[in-house]
Amino acid sequence: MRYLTGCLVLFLFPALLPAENIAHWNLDGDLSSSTGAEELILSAFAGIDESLQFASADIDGEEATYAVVARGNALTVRHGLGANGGGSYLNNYTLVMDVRFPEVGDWISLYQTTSCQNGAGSTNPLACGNDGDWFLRGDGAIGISGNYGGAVTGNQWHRLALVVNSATGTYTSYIDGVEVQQNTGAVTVDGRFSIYSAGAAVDWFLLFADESGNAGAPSEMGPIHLNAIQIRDAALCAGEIALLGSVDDLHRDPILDAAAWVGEFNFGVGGALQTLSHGIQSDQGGVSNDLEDVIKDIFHVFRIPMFSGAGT
Ligand SMILES: [Ca+2]
Ligand SMILES: [Ca+2]
Ligand SMILES: [Ca+2]
Repeated sequence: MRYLTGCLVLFLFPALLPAENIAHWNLDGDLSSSTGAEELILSAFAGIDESLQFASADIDGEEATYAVVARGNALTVRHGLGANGGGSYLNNYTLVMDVRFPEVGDWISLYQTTSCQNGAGSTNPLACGNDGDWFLRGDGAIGISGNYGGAVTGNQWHRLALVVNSATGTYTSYIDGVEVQQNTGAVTVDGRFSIYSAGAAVDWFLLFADESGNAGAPSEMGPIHLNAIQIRDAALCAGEIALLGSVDDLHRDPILDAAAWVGEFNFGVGGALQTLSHGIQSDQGGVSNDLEDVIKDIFHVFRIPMFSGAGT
């Protein structure tokens, strides 16, 4: 109950959110990060050529650029996040991806916590020694370890989220803001679902990597359309994920990120609402998001000049 109460308090008072670090990539024509993390690195299964292209799609009236990750390809994510949860690795985190699957009907690995290095020390070709750690199943459900839920629709954009919480031992999946499965007693500190953290020789996890198949014939990898990917070093609660919503809910800002930090409620003298600015990113041409976007964005701190003064 205390945990739930904590979440509710954070809804009502977003400025009270504890500091957390976010790494974010928009896949808007390259593999760079909008938050200063390392570029994503493309690699491929043994016997498969590297293949990644960029394309555009209309999502609820907004044009979005995304990466087309071909079958058998994966992305190494050097996230830059440090160890937490009392262990040597990243033990508490939330992974969010805006993604579309052109083909649903077989297993597709969503992420892999194993390093997948080969003998030469690189991840190309991939040498994953074990199974992926979050999956899309052939019927559209997502999860792991025999517990799958929800329904991803083929050729439709979805916002998938995975919350790994070593404090509660839970591994929870969400589709478009709705919890679809949870494994309890599944997460241990520095266990299977922990992620290698910044500062170590191996400081990454992989998107869409898996060990299944034979050279030239991977069986659980892609294809995938990836519009944006984000990981943060905090285990968000269900209510916070619900506020993230689906791709369409926040179409102007695929996954709100720290780099977009601009927010101001200015009530001015006498309490009159004078300005409301939020989420102004360079690629939005300085256009403010609408009020709904602002209300749903719990991850930015808004300053109220009449109370806090300028420049927070
Ligand atoms: Ca596998
Ligand atoms: Ca694994
Ligand atoms: Ca994008």
